[in-house]
Amino acid sequence: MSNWVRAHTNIALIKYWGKENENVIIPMNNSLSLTLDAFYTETNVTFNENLTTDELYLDNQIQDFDSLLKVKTVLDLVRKKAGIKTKARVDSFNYVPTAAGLASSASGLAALAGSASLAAGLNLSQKELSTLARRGSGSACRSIYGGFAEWQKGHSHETSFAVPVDEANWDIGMLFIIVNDKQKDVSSRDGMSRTVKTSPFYQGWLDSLGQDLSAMKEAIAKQDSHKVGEIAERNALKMHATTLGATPPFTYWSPESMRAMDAVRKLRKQGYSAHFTMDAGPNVKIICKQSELEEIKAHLLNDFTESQLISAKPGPGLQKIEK
Ligand code: 2P0
Repeated sequence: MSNWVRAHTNIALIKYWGKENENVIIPMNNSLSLTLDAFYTETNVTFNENLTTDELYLDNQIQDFDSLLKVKTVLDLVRKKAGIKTKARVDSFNYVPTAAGLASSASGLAALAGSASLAAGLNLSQKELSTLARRGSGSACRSIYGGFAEWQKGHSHETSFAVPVDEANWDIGMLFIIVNDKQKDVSSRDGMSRTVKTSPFYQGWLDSLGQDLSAMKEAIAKQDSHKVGEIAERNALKMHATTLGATPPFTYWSPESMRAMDAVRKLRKQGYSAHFTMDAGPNVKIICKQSELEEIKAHLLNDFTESQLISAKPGPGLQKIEK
């Protein structure tokens, strides 16, 4: 029997940036994201008495020990809950358009949590799945749900999980501008840790979050995509500002990211509701109306190539699939 599970990636509109507890991944702040249809991971876990170690196959390629670390954390928690010691084989496929360069720990670890718990015969609630996925990678806890989800920080392993906010069944979409698909120099895990420990701007980031979060929830409730974009853009810029104050300082921006941000500002001058967000890498994501995605893409083709531009709509939560 197979246990294939699909999880979609999510992009934060209010960012998770920094941990209160690095061991069990409790964040410093609540975050809020939109799950997208365009990028997802499919994973099947099989516990097998004949295995002497856990094995991870990503797109049919066996992975080394380092790539297995986050996976092992989730598998160990599932084994503990199920009272088993059996090792597992994990088969995982990432469906990310070629050259997108969006390695997705969010969809990957969410799909793993879903499949591993099924394979172990555990019948977990969405809250428990979110909690489990979080231990693999923080942002994965939000990918359990479709549409908008909020990761409520909590204060312990059991109390830190995401909750659904809104199905996003209205006129909102995202357009990805892929400017670089190379491996990043500073991982998000190291980047956020360095920022919390050394950046004098970090407190300013924390102090302004409550306001951004409540304004964001209000904009979502009103289905106001313009406001959602406006708040997401300023929140992302504040997050990225904290990295410049770190020791040693760093940034995820490349000259191409700046060019993409300028293109978004130009779209606004032309009357479109378009705002950007960026994560721990140089790619730029535009928040806009779903109904204007194609028109906006057509404008951007003056500055970027077809393969650099990927449209995404709100996507569903974790699903069991037949394969
Ligand atoms: C986010 N990012 O909210 C933020 C914004 C990157 C920038 O969540 O250490 O891979 O595994 O918990 O989840 C990326 O961080 O980090 C991330 P870990 P994760 O989407």
